[in-house]
Amino acid sequence: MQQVTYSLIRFDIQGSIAKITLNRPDVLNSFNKQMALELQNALDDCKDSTHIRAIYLTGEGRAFCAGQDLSEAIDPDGPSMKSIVEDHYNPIIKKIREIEKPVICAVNGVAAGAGANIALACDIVLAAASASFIQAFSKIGLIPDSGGTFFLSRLVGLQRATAMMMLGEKVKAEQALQFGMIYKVCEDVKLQEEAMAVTKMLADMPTRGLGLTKRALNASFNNSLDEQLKLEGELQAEAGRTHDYREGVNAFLEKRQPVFRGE
Ligand code: T3D
Repeated sequence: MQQVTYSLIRFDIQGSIAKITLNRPDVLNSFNKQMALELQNALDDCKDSTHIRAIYLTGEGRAFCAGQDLSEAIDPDGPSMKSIVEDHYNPIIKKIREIEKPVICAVNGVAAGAGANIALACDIVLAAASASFIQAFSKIGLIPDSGGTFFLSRLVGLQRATAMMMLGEKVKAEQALQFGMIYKVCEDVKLQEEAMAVTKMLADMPTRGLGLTKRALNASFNNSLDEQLKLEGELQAEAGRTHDYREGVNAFLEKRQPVFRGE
């Protein structure tokens, strides 16, 4: 395992998986500027690397992430609110969505404010049974950011999203699963093992095809059916030109396990 040095996140390369761990457990992994910029940098590294084929995001300690570090937010010498949103969180959300590799989030504890919405922007979210999601913004007079007003309403519908955002109540993992916010709930002690197993499976799959799937899903938010069907045709042709497509078909016909290279 190779380790790149960061201070407020851990960035571990495990085979073709990049494991990113938010690492300010004393403040429930809430984001200050440095941690936000480190996460952005790590996501860029994942995007640029031809070796990394899946990204795993989790938190250290008892929380996933409590959103913005509120002591930084009210520090008169700290970054402005505009900068916090535009320079810290928006690039994180855009990088998670634009990176054409699966991003798996293992929500190990409470995910509040921007922390909840960063989790929901990931491709596949698994949560510990004791984890919870809180749209905490309304409790301090703010509005949901980090893509919350975009993703949460699409995941759970306008009514539930509005209630979560206005009431700011804690939504437990099991409830989040029933609402369609997340993919799976795991026993607390099994979360990391199960989420990493999903990540390993994805890292061995045809990465280009998964990336193009993500591109199509991203585009579907803005496209008409006609536009989306056209895009699917273009992306399918691109997927059909990959090594992994040929390998998948050959392996099927030869009745053997495929060996995908992510190319
Ligand atoms: O400029 C802008 O702010 C714009 C950007 C907005 C993005 C946002 O994310 S706004 C939303 C910010 N987040 C919150 O409002 C959540 C605040 N935290 C909480 O409500 C609670 O901590 C939790 C519900 C998440 C967990 O509660 P609990 O009882 O399990 O833990 P706790 O005792 O409240 O927290 C433990 C420690 O973490 C505590 O420090 P201490 O007393 O041990 O020294 C607490 O102060 C610290 N902590 C928790 N969340 C934050 C935090 N410190 C700074 N900022 C936090 N967000």
